[in-house]
Amino acid sequence: MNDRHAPDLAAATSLDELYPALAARCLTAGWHKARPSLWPSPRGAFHPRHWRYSEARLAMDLAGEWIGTELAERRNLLTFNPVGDNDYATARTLVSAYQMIKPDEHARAHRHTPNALRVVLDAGPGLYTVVDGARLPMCRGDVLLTPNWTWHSHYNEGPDRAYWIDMLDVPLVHLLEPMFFEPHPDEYQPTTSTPEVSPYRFTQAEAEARLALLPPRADGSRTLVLDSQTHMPTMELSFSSLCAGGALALPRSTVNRIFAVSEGEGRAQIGELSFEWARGDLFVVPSWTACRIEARGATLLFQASDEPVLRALGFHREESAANT
Ligand code: 1HN
Repeated sequence: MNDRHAPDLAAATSLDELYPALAARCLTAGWHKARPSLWPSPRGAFHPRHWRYSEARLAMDLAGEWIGTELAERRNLLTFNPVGDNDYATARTLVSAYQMIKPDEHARAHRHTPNALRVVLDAGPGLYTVVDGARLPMCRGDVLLTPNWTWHSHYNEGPDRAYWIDMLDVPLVHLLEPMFFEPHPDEYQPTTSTPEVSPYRFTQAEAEARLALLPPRADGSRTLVLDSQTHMPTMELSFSSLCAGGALALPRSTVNRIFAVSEGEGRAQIGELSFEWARGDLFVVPSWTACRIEARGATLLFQASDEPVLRALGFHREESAANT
């Protein structure tokens, strides 16, 4: 072999001399790598975590004195998972945030490839979002979709501060890298329609009526999967209802989940973490972590998960009761 271009390689007389010559070429010996690349089951890098609405709301009210939507674009608080140097993602593929908008404020229009949704926590009259020109009311309990590349902007023309939760698949887009973002050229997109019903709006009243017709699971909970996946294929969105004293128990699975409490209060055990939760709170159930959510009063939980991604790629696995 011609070793003119690789005298250091050619000169190696042992593996220990070979390794630095390999490293200089961005080669690493598979039998000598610094970290394992395969392991027997998911390691659960992300932690179970709980965020309180009461604290986020207080912080946003304070911030509202000092930062407006003109400057901030969105006045939101991201719920980051304290793992490594992460200061953004809530779970491996998902991020959630609290957002507040004051009376007479507008959050200007933009679009991006990540899919987004909002769960409205507290809103007076006059709160609405515009999605690709369609004006959609934002009422307490509503879930509103702003799918991949749809223009979206938020308006508060009422007298009350409005609060909601955002959930997006931005961390999945970070992993796969198809990120595109564009501010609206005119800042505020025109409203072109005011539809009575929209495939992008799910009301709490309709979800509750449909839930009541479903049979309960063994743990007494009922779950309604929203018809959202034709618009947002990366996430499964659902509502679960629990009666007072009821529970929702989920086995370990490869799915990442974020829960938002639409109504109710209780306690939960997610892996090693146990806590009390209340209306408006957020919590994350990371991949391969079992959870048990117990309700003290009548409860409605909203959930966003990456289950469709794992299923589509053949990576969906769930631990059966026999293995737990
Ligand atoms: C976003 O575009 C909104 O449009 C809210 O209201 C939260 C969090 C991360 C990235 C984009 C919004 C967001 C976001």
